[in-house]
Amino acid sequence: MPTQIEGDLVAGDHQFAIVVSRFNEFITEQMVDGALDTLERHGVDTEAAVTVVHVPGAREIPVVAQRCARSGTYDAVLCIGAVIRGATDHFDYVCSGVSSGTQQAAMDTEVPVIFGVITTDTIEQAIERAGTKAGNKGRDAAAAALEMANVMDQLPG
Ligand code: INI
Repeated sequence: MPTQIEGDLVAGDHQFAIVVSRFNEFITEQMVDGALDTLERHGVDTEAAVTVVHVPGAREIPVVAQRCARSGTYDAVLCIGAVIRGATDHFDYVCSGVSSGTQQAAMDTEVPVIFGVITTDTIEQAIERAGTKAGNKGRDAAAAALEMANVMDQLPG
């Protein structure tokens, strides 16, 4: 049996940053609420162990996520945003910037940067993913952050 490494969904003494965009805040607020509730349910003292940073739009998430990750203060950074397609191709630029930027932040810092940014064609699809019939992607991001913080603790290097 090879050595297995996997992360439990437990708080430990980890610190988390949540970077959330105000654009489409009707949606993103619900996602942050879901993320905080999930962290609490897994034992995180959100007052002591979570910092929420607000940014204007999803395009601004990566630079702040990278600063948080690089600080050495946080064990995982959750990025929460909602990009909803409009009449122009602006959507594509925002999606590609936030996706590659958050990935780059993780690779540059070796801190998990969790992609809790929904990208949808319609407002209805976004609502479905922010606490209605398709769950809450903020909760999923919180679970991924807990798991990854615990995986990273066990890795060499
Ligand atoms: N920002 C979002 O977070 N979601 C969107 O749907 C969106 N759209 O569609 O335009 C959006 N645009 C703003 C962008 O993220 C920046 O804040 C802006 O371009 C300033 O840099």
